[in-house]
Amino acid sequence: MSYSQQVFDELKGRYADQPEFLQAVQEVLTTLQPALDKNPAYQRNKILERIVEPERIFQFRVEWVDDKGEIQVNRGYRVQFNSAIGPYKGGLRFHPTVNLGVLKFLGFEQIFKNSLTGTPIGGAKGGSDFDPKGKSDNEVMRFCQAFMVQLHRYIGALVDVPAGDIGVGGREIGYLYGAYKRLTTKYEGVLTGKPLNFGGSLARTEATGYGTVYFAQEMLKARGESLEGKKCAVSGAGNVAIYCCEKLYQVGATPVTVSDSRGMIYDPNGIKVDVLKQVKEVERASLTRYAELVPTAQYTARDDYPAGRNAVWSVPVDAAFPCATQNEVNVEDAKCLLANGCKCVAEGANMPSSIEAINEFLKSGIAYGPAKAANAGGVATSQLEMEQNAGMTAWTFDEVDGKLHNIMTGIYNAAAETAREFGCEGNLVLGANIAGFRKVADAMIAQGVI
Ligand code: NDP
Ligand code: 2IT
Repeated sequence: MSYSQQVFDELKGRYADQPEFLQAVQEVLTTLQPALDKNPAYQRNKILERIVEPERIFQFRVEWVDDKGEIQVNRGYRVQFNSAIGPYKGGLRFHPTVNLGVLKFLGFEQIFKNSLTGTPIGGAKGGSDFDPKGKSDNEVMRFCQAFMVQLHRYIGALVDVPAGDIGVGGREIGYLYGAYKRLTTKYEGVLTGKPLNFGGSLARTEATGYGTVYFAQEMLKARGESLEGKKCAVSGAGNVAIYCCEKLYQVGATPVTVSDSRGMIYDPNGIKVDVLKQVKEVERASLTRYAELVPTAQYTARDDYPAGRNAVWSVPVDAAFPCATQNEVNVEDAKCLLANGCKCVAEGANMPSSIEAINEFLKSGIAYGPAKAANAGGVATSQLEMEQNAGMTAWTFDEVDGKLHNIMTGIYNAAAETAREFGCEGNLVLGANIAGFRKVADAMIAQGVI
């Protein structure tokens, strides 16, 4: 039995209750064997056994008082997964589905993604099962303050730097930052994705969505194609999806779908980004509100989707950008996209495709950009925010966007070249996993058994 299979089998027994974590590990380990064969030092140093275990996990109770005066209790977490190449870095997710297994999958992905950016940041993730939906600003503030009462002990500008993810945007980062400052009396770049007037970076809000489109452009350029004139399906309607749509227009493509947890919009004329921003960023409303504002938009409620399917992927398009959440593209969705002529998939969300769906994409030979490569623009720009904070300076939008663009090109090149090195040209899953892994593994060996 191969080394990677042996480690995975053991892990399956130990963490049978963490299916998302096992899925993320399986996707990585099944591609690493050629690199493990090439360098026996990885097995000798038990790198796989070590890299699949977080260095440290904090788990805490978060108690706060809602607007009615009732005491509420949530569960909070920070998974500090790997610090071989830099301080822990990764987002916070506030969503009712959050549990330790979900955060371990996200933290594990983050190790390789952060390594691929070429910048010195380790991997982490955190969050809570708190649901910001339907809460007042004051309730969100009190929750964030209570969360930080616990978290502030474990983070710091050179220790661990959290940021946003699902349910955590500028508002939450602002409240978390205020609470950190009050608890520690330190004014430091301890969080990224901050609002612009206190240390935030221009282009961080746009970075993940823009970066995913830059990555798709690189994949298509290598095939002598482009996004110009292409019809695109985007899922999600949050931070990543909005700026993915915005950049698609800028490169001459047309996004025709978006979705949220309750349903989807299809508009053959294209999604109106200004309306989407108004509905989601300002009103924090459902997409039914978008449908009220845009008469050409067709709304389908999630309850009306075909059983077990995501209706976004049944729209015939040239390119698809999953930007909502994990496992939102199953094997049937993947087959449907391919049958309708989709030639490019770039993942803005983390692990949006099931392993079977990924295998369909790879088998078909289309341009497939896996999450940890295609959505790395967000965390890469967080690292640029850390750089600006450390230098007590602020760069222009174009400066940051230019650096983001270069980083995405660099990630594409690293993944494509590594795939070629191992005789798997075009397999960016294998290329990204091995390229991300080698840097971290080599650093772990150099630092010894610690
Ligand atoms: P947001 O909270 O801004 O938006 C999330 C969107 O996805 C919303 O439209 C939400 O719908 C929808 N959604 C969330 N959970 C589910 C679910 N279980 N089923 C269906 N729809 C769902 O988050 P982001 O845009 O920041 O994150 C989206 C994805 O991108 C996540 O996978 C995240 O991990 C990933 N990502 C984010 C980065 C960032 O910088 N923000 C960086 C890299 C990856 P509703 O509005 O109804 O809640
Ligand atoms: O999944 C991700 O890469 C993020 N949510 C962004 C993390 C960050 O630190 O900016």
